[in-house]
Amino acid sequence: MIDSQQKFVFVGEMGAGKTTAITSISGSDTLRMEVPLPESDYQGEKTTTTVGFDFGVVSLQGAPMYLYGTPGQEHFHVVAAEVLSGAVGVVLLINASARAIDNELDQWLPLIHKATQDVPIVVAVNRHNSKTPPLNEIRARCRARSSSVVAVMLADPRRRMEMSACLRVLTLAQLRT
Ligand SMILES: Nc1nc2c(ncn2[C@@H]2O[C@H](COP(=O)(O)OP(=O)(O)OP(=O)(O)O)[C@@H](O)[C@H]2O)c(=O)[nH]1
Ligand SMILES: [Mg+2]
Repeated sequence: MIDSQQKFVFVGEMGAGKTTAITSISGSDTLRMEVPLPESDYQGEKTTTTVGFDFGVVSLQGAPMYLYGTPGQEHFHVVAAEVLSGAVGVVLLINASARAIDNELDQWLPLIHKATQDVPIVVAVNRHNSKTPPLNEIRARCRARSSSVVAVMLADPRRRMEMSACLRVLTLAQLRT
């Protein structure tokens, strides 16, 4: 039986990179429940969307961590809440180039709080095209909404090291509670 003490969940809007992040970390063994998108909804190379959840396993200093990715589309938020249940840490992927960062935070932070009772959250900012992504501004916006956000950091879901760093921050935060 899976030890729920080690359940970490990746959330964020459609195309934020949840499936990409889990695949980067846990490799070809990642379980993905996706369907093809209609051609009109392709986002660059992205041609599929999660309709269930993603699942992968990674070992951190010999201890297994179970990684789950939620679906991002709004009509699947009920599934996202179920997947979040029992998490000990959450990575919220947000899109720095989105005009609506506030909307992303307002949509996901309350859902995470409701489902997890204030576990630590790392906000991972991707798709930053500028040399100076607005990290301080995003930190302030997170602080105004949640005391559970333990870090706001740049992290590209395609890069294993950067996503692993998010998980390490969550495990350190776990130790402090
Ligand atoms: N250029 C660029 N592409 C990125 C970046 N982050 C993610 N991507 C791409 O964006 C897409 C993300 O797709 P997914 O991983 O399926 O996104 P998801 O969050 O699982 O989406 P849903 O399951 O539909 O909610 C992939 O094609 C990634 O290669 C980034 O920082 N820069
Ligand atoms: Mg996905």
